[in-house]
This record gives sequence, structure tokens and C-alpha cells, in this order.
Amino acid sequence: MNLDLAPIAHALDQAARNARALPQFSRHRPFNLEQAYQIQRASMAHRYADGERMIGLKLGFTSRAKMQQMGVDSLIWGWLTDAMLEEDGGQLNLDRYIHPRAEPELCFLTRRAIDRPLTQLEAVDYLEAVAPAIEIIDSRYEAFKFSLEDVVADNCSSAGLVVGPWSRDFSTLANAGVLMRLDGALVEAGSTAAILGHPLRSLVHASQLLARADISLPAGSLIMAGAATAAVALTPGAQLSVEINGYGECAFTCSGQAQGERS
Ligand code: OOG
Ligand code: MG
Repeated sequence: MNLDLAPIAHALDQAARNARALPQFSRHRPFNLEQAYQIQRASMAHRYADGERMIGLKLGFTSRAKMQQMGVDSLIWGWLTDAMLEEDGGQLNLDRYIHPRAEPELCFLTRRAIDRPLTQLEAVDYLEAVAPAIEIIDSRYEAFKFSLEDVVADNCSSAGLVVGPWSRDFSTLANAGVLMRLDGALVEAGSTAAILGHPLRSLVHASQLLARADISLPAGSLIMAGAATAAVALTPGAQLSVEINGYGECAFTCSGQAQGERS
């Protein structure tokens, strides 16, 4: 990695820890996509050095709804750590976030190590279970605005995740209804088919990305497939739930207050 990319990784790590927004790097210190993934890895290395444990990975921009909302049109991937896990049915403390948003996802639990590119037919054999999930994204950039390279460097806005009940039934995964409610009112509705046409394709893409990066993902890892709909902003006291038809629901209630963009 170029020496001058290390300070960017450090700045992103600090921004995430302290919940302080940063100006986009692409404005004054542009870097390419390959460098963005190097920055992402270097910034994650700071967290591992501080005792956080890698628990899996997430894909982003696997649905048109998300690409349109954020104005980015390429699939991206980042890392999940144990510190990001939030309790299903619990309180989500907004204090440690900048401008958090929630989005409805499916979470896969792997049964075998993923160490080569998989086909869609093989993918299900690598799964132990699937669960309805909520991803909490919190871009470290001001106004939640970024280029593709910026967001990749920022570990794809990963900040938190809530995982609902596990199921071993993969038979209706292809086209299950997705409902997201805020304070009981429906705010987003869609289908798991919005995730690359079939959520198992997220697993296929993950296996290809891992193979290209020469990384083996251990059995027992989580893979967040990417949001099926646009994300919604979280406000103090909000109750957020996601229901995936046939797979049940997961939910949380917000406590505290997000940091906002004070400098
Ligand atoms: C980037 C992360 C995108 C998804 O599920 O599509 C993502 C962002 O929107 O800030 O997690
Ligand atoms: Mg997501």
C-alpha cells in the first residue's frame, strides 16, 4: 500500500470510533478502487489490533433500490466484526453513530469454509441457516455522500447488524416479501428477489470476491446479502422492525441520540 494511504485508513478508523463525520477523500485526495480496498483492509486492521473479531462479510449495492438511493452502481463488499452485533428485540444506542440508517437484509450463516468460487447450485450446500436481518449503516462521510471509492474505503458504511431467528428452510428464499416498519408504519416494502434476482447470488459473488482476494472465509461466518429496499434514517425513540415473509422478523428500539455532523 502507498504510504500516503495509511493516514486515510487511520482517519476512517478514528471517524468510526468517535462517530465524527469526515469530508470525502475523493474531493482532495482521489484513490482508485484497488487502493480503496487496501485502505479498507488497513482500517480494519486497526480494529483487529484493538481486539475486535471478524465475524463475516457484507455485500452492498446488490439491489437497484440501494444503487438508486445512493447513486452508486457497482457491487461492493466489506467486513463485519463482533463489535457491530446488536441485540434482536433490544435497544439500539444511537450515541455511537453519526447519522445511522437501517435497511432490511437477509443474513446467511455458513456451514463450510468458502475457499473457492461457488456456483448458485453449490451455494446452498455451504449454508447452515438464513435469518431476517437489519443492517445499520453509518457513512463516516458528511451528509452520507460518497463516491464508490470513498464508500469502499469506509468499509462500505458498515456499523451495526441485528440478526433475527435462524431458519434452515432455503426453499422460499428466492422471492419472499420484505417489509420494514418504523413505529409500526410500513416504510419500505419489497422482495428478496430484488437482491441480485436471487439472494443466493450474493453468496456466489462473495465466493468470487473472496477467491480473487485469496481469502478463505471460515465456517460459522455471517454474510449479509445486501439490502432489498432503500434505507431509512433512525431517530431517537424510533422502533424499527423488518419482516421477511416465511422467515419471521427482527426489531430494535432506538435509545440515545446520534452525534450528527458536529465538527
Ligand atoms: C453503502 C452500503 C450499501 C447495501 O446493503 O446495499 C449496503 C451505503 O449505502 O452507505 O450496505
Ligand atoms: Mg447493507
